[in-house]
Amino acid sequence: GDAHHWRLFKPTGIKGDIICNGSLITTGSSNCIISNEPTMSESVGQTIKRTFTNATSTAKVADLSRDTIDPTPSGPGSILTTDHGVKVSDTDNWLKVSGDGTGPFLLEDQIAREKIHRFDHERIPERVVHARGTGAHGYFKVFDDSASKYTYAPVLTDPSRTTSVFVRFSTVQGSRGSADTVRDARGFAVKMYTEEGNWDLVGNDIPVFFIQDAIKFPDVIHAVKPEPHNEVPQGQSAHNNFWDFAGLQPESAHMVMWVMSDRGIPRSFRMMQGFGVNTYTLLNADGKRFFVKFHFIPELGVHSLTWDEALKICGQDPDFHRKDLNEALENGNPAKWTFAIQTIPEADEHNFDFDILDATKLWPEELVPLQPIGELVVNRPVDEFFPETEQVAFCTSHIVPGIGFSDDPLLQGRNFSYFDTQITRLGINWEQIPINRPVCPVMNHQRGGQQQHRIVKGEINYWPNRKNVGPPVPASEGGYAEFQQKVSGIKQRVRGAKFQEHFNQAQLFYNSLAPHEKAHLIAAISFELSHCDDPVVYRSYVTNVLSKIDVDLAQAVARNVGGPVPIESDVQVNQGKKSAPLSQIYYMPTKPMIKSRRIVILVADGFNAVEVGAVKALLGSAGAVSFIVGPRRGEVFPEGSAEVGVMVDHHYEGQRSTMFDALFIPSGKEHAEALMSNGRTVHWVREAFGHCKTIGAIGEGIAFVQQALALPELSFAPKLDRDDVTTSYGVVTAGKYGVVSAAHDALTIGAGP
Ligand code: HDD
Repeated sequence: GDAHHWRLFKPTGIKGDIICNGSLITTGSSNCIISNEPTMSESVGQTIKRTFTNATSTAKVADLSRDTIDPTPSGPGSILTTDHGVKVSDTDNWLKVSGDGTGPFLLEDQIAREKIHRFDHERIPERVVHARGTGAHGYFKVFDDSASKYTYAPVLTDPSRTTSVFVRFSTVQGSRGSADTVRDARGFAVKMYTEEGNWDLVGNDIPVFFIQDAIKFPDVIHAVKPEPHNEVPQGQSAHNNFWDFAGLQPESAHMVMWVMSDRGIPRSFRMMQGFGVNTYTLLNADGKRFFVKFHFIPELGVHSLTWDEALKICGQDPDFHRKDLNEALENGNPAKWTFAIQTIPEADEHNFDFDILDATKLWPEELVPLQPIGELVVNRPVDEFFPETEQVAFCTSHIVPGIGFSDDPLLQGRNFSYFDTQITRLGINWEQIPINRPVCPVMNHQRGGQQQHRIVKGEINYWPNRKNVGPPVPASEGGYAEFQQKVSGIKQRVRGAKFQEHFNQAQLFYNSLAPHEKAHLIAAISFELSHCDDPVVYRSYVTNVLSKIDVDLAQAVARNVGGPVPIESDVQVNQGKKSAPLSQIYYMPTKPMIKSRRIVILVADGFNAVEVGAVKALLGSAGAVSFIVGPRRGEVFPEGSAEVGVMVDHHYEGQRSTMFDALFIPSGKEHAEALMSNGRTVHWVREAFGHCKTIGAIGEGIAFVQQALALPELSFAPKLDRDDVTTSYGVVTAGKYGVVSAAHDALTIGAGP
């Protein structure tokens, strides 16, 4: 059942046959190192990709198999046909009148016409926001029934259940083809296929939102999206309209701080927190109601790119986050999050100095602690992007019994918007599309509409009916029950009193950041405001917003962007409050790990192959993915071997240091000299160092690193003694024979901030 995987590379002098389940895979005559490190790489010997077995199957994956076709050479789907099933023998030539030359095309060629028609209609409207995204399957499970104090929803209380999920991560601003690593909030939308129906938790990687009332959504989105006259910029909020709006709509101040922090440029979708953002409610078996916020905390910690990396990767690999997710899953590294809730009893609703229904406010964990109750695991890539990731459709209004809404004015508007948008994007019967259909039975008297797939027998399509016995009949138990809430009031267009305060939590967030995080945030706002060429915009943002948050922040940004530098007495007093969980540092895994990290080994001809083999094996054993980059994508020859080379994954120009989390350079005199004399490889080291990445080097590799960095104060020096390992500024160096301990050191500091 479980697919196993070996990489073969040579030469090392280890000889032997590799046998799997009794079949000979290769013989020892070719000198191979064998490592069970999984990788997507096609080179460096042979790679057998993992297949997805029962371990990654869920009820939803099984349900989708009803519609999944896997054409095989002799099975169904092996022969090309038209959509009406007629076999096609020529799909390359339009039917023509043949004579001396190429004659006129014939419109009668219905095979060609069908092909073109289908192509012309391949696209559907992209999502009006969150158009760029990627999705995968997985499951959700609770640890125990501890949440039954708050809810009777089995998905949140029954530990014997494994609920299938589909998760889609996205950016907000850019269109479908935009780059992954732009500065933006990230969508974190989870569809849970529960036995009681689908529950869509449509969240972000940021716990608060730009606006309080859904009626402002078209305004904030128009402001951030490309400007109407020239459709510029793409995947950017760095333009006049966004900052104009943000300056005039101070309720956005808190979320703007988050997006401008390192949260706006995550290293990976797998390294982001997820937040339901809105306030929902839970209803327990005794009829008591609790307000609730939902959280996902990543196992790998919360990590970001640097801004310089993010900008470069936009061009070097616009699909960086998509590939990162799939690479991890295909290499058997599922992404995991702890699922936690914050709850507030109904009676305590008004006991806070902020309104708990205001989506521009979070609930500080010091006031409302997180209760971890379950786990979300994403472990299976999609089979085909369009039918799954593009057609998946979420609705905040889709909840299950035991979970309810609150009067959060953003959530109430969302509940209208999502269903509506799916009608435009996918048509009224969008819930019958395989990726969207529930895994529990669905039956009602809704009928017709475009793309109706369900065929319901019988003469009755209404209720009540003369037969009075259905089916379907209304459920006598288990039906969705709204909480019986008493409401009274005056119909008017207003917001509650506490909704008027906008800066306390923006201050709380800023104060809670580590010094480097504050520096990044100041640089990010400065970058964005520098892209605004209308002085009204950057001046008013400093005066109207930043001056209400913090004097250092406002002054630093004002100086950078040419805004009016406020004097201290004009700046609103910063309350000085902090909350540790608002800094990313809070989420560093207690035990550093490099699971699924991408580590590059830089080589030239004459490198030490034993070191490379040992380091690769060590990295693999810690779950990292390693790649060799050399002067050519072909054989590169190790020290003392002019005939048998090692196949490398990429050449120096094919990838950049920005694609990797750490860099290793083995020893080898000729190799080190070649690296030193090549501007591109010198740049590799400088850039990796500048991005605070761990660099490991051995023997002559150290001299190369030292020369490339030209930093005499680094305390490492070429040492050739066994076991001699030093670490300085994130550079780990070892004597020629200290490779194992050096690699080990690199592993333990490799997951640093
Ligand atoms: Fe939204 C998509 C998250 C407020 C209207 N939103 C969308 C997606 C995410 C969010 C993750 C992508 C879903 C997917 O992957 O298909 N949206 C949020 C969060 C919000 C929020 C966390 C604040 C708490 N959204 C919001 C408001 C409105 C919308 C206030 C409208 C009043 N959102 C939409 C939409 C989208 C959408 C237009 C576009 C595509 C879609 O729904 O399916 O209806």
